[in-house]
Amino acid sequence: MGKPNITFRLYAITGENYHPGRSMVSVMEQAIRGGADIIQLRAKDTSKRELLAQAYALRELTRRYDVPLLINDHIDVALAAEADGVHLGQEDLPLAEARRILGEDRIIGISTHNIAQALEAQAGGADYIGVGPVYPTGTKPGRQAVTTDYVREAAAQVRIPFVAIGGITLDNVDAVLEAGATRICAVSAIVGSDQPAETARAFKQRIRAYNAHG
Ligand code: 3NM
Repeated sequence: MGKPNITFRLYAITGENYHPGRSMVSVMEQAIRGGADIIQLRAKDTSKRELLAQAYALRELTRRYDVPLLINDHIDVALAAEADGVHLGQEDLPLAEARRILGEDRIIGISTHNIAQALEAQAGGADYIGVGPVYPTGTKPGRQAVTTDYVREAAAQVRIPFVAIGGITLDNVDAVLEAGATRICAVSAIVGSDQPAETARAFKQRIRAYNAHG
């Protein structure tokens, strides 16, 4: 089987608040049509049964578009739904244990909030890391923003793929790209958008523009 490639640029994560009449799957489909090239299922206050049902629905969608699907926190759900991997926080199962369970063919991403955590995840065999929250965000309340300073440090020192996350919108994404990010993750900017596909397309264009001359 082999690990799916993770040359993603725009990473979309499911949110909690969808516009009335829109489903998680329909919004993620719009995100993919706009250019999101990896999807993560993240749901903090959801039963495991419900999470599994959502994972199956997103598995069907992401297979159709040939986009990797990752599951936040829940390795068992990732395995059951045949997801491509997991994304783990600093408080979740340690990377080494996750790797032992998941094997080499699945993607493991790790949230990091400082350069020490980044280098530890890299040394431990993470496939990519999250770098954030760059800006304060209601999606992950109570966590201090790391600012673009950490993005700059990651760009200088991290050798595995890293994705900037946290409070990133079309209004501030240029500063994040300027600081050296080549991959961007957004939750509320896409999920809360009136036009998720257009928003994703605009993010992707900015990312491409920076990478063309960066
Ligand atoms: N993880 P939004 S910040 C899920 O820093 C998540 O690890 C973060 O959502 C981290 O794009 C974050 O709505 C929230 O700010 C991202």
